[in-house]
Amino acid sequence: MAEYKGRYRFSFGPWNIDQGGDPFGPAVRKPELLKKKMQVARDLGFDGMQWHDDDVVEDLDKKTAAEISKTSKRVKKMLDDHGLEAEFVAPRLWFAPETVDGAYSNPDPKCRRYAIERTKKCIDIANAIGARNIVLWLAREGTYIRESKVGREGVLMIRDAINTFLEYDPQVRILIEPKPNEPVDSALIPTIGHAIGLSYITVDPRRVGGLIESAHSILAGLDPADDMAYALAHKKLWSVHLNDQGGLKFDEDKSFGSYNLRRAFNQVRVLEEASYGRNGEWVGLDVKAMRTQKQAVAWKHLRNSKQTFMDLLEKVRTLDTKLEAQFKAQRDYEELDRYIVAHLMGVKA
Ligand code: XUL
Ligand code: MN
Repeated sequence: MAEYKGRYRFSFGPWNIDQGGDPFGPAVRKPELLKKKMQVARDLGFDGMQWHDDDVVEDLDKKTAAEISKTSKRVKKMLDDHGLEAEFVAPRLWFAPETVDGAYSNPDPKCRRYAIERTKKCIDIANAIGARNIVLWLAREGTYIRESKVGREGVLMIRDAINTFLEYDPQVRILIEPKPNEPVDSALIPTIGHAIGLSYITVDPRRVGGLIESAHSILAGLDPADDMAYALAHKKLWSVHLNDQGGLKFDEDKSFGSYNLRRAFNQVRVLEEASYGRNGEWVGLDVKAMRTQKQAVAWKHLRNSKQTFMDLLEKVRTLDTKLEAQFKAQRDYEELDRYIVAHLMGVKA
């Protein structure tokens, strides 16, 4: 299969330089200005940034259309000044009181309307900052107890909402970012298989695809590289959130490759072998600094994740695929296993 020999383009979101608060303790770092975050992106060789709608326009629910447009233009100018592009905008549909019991699948029609209007604002912001992609992390579309919702109805409500957006903007592309749980116990669209299935029942499946986050696949008990391969087979891997995760815990957003290097290697490999990036896809890094990290160095997780990706890319490109093919032909997977481990460690097999 042809490999994409172009340059990978990396992005992250303002939330990836955070204050280190968690459910058990307060912030331990001061907030950084957007300008500073853009400077970090530039200094570390990133080409773009990802956004939540209210990262661009704070207090979005209280803003008029004119205010939204003015602030978005200001952020677009900042991006231009830093030589950065906007990859996507995602509506924050899990914070407002209207979204306590879900957004598009909320049982209350007033709340569903809020979620739809909020997403239309998000699309307007995306257009204003030059992004065509809208990412839907369907945070609260699910249940805490099974009996509280009718799953079939919920899925169709999400489909209807997506149809509304596809019709609202004929250029927009919707990227579903599945996650099996957290904050809900059980999500309606828990995996990329569900997301892609849902895309096919919308009015324009060609404009609905997926964003796979490594940690989310792992939380679903799946291998991120296999999830990516599945989406690639459908031509629906339109972005990734690379990171790492230590098993079935809370969503850790660890640095890429920090927990399981071989799993990270296989993600880079599957992307490289499918020429990921050729159609403008980005490598997003949805990673968090450890809470222990001090203010002045709370960007190293981004540097490290990007560097680990590049180092693993080198491992992918220097893999002896002829030798690998021999092991496969002989069905000697033990030998292949050792060869991969040795290759990753840089020692003789
Ligand atoms: C949540 C998550 C989000 C999305 C964007 O787990 O990953 O940051 O990536 O809304
Ligand atoms: Mn993510």
